[in-house]
Amino acid sequence: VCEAEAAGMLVLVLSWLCLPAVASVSGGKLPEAEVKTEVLHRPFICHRKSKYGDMLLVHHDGFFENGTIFYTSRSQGAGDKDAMWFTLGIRQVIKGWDVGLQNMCAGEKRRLVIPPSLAYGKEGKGKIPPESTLTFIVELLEIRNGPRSHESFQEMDLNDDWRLSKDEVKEYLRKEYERYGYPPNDTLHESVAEDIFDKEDKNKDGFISSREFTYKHDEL
Ligand SMILES: *[C@@H]1O[C@H](CO)[C@@H](O)[C@H](O)[C@H]1NC(C)=O
Ligand SMILES: *[C@@H]1O[C@H](CO)[C@@H](O)[C@H](O)[C@H]1NC(C)=O
Ligand SMILES: [Ca+2]
Ligand SMILES: [Ca+2]
Repeated sequence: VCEAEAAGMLVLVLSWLCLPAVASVSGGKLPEAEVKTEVLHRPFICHRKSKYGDMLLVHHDGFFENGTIFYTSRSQGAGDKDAMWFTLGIRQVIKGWDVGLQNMCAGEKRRLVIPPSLAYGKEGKGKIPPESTLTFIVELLEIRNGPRSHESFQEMDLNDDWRLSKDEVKEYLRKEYERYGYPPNDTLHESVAEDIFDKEDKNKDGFISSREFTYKHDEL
């Protein structure tokens, strides 16, 4: 299932299933590396700002220190085709993004200059050489409530009793599938809900409490 995430489909459901509830270790304090952030475009209207746990849809271009571009999400010239969804703050992306894309409005464009320790570090990755400082131009297209947000919980908790029953989870899955144009599939929803409860219903009382549901904050 997890590869399908990249397709941008069923984003909420899949990121709920596929992402670790708590991102990687990190533990100790990092050296004083900082992301340099510059706002290139600020939209006139801003209904909400990005925050920890939100799902963000972004376009981005990445540059090496010498100015050479190494990635652009627009290379196909096909509109939003390669824009990417990710969840902010849970280390799904490099740390420099988790830090540098907070408090951002939909429509806003930023330049981030990210030191290696908050990007791909000593090892580098793929065509990113070790110890690379990277510059990204990031345009935020859309913000959605994250799969683990308070808002998502309330949306799923149909009877407002502050816990999710299996039926409520199945109903949510059904709606998400519908939203993305998939036919509902009871067998599938049942087994997905089983999986979710296996993992998330920590005290095995048959409900997912709001505490069991929400992400633990990870130090940024
Ligand atoms: C710029 O830096 C990258 C990564 O170090 C390197 O691969 C590329 O060849 C450099 N380009 C120029 C024009 O120096
Ligand atoms: C429903 O999901 C199950 C389990 O993934 C699958 O085997 C079955 O083919 C699906 N049914 C339909 C109608 O898509
Ligand atoms: Ca409930
Ligand atoms: Ca429980």
